[in-house]
Amino acid sequence: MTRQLTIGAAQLGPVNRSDERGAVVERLLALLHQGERRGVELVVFPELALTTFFPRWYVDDLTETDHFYETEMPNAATQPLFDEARRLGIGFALGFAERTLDSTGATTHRYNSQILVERDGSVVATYRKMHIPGHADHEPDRPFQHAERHYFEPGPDGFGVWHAFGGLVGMAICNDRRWPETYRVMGLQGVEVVLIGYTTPIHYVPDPSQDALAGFHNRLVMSSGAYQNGTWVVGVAKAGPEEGVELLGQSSIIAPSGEVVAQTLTTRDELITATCDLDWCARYKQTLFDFDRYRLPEHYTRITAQRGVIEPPRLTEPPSDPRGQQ
Ligand code: ING
Repeated sequence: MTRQLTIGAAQLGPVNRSDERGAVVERLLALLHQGERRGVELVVFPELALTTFFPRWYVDDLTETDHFYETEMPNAATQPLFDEARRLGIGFALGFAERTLDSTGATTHRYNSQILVERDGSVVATYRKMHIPGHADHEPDRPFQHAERHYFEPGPDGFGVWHAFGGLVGMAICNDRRWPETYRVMGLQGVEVVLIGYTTPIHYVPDPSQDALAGFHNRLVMSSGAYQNGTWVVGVAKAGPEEGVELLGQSSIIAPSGEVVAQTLTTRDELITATCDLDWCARYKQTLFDFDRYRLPEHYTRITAQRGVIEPPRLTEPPSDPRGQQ
């Protein structure tokens, strides 16, 4: 009997600034119930699912944005989701903004987080986003901000993998999915399904030429991560026109082959499902990507030794260009 896990990717359409958490939780419950009718065992919700994507505005004083963060999870607003999921025997992953005090109680930390809850309602883990994109300072010339580096600090825990749902489950959030290291660190822990919530504005202010490629790049990075590490990948969007910014949909469930087995067709609340055979991972982990047999970590030291590019030295002066250009 193979290990099959029926997963739902529960895409959300826009969440506006004025939307109360209770109304959002009602939408999450509707998607959960759709999943239950389709036999899902695990539902994945987007990044920062409970609020609008507030880093699109710059508010200098962080205490004025405290209302976007959760100080505990579950809490009064989300308890109905936790209770109903447990009643139905369905696990879930939920992205939210986390504001927490360190052990001394002296320092506030703000993370872009994602909690994973098992089918019995027990909390497996909370992952805190590592790759924080965008900018930290106000950039007034932008059509909208992407000031995640103002609102969140990188998580302290790295990329974990946990025994859950009958397999090995990992988590990542949004920009993490663009970095191959994200998947490989989990791949080296044997990950069999990676759960990723994302919020991706289609317009990329630093280089608008990438706008037309937003969907291609989304599929490219998740399919590559899946294939090169022999893992399922579930990417779930907050989608659609949210407070004047068009967010990419294209939530997907991707097989260890890199093939997209399910994808949303809308940019609204939409559930897609797939029955994922976790034993398919071995087809890649035990052949092409048998890490222990084929990897050459002694030749990969740059990957952990360097942050940025170090070009090789020029051994000779470049030949002068007969056309007089350099
Ligand atoms: N969002 C984006 C992401 O990596 C971004 C940042 C936006 C990258 C647009 C490229 C283009 O999908 C988050 N929240 O990380």
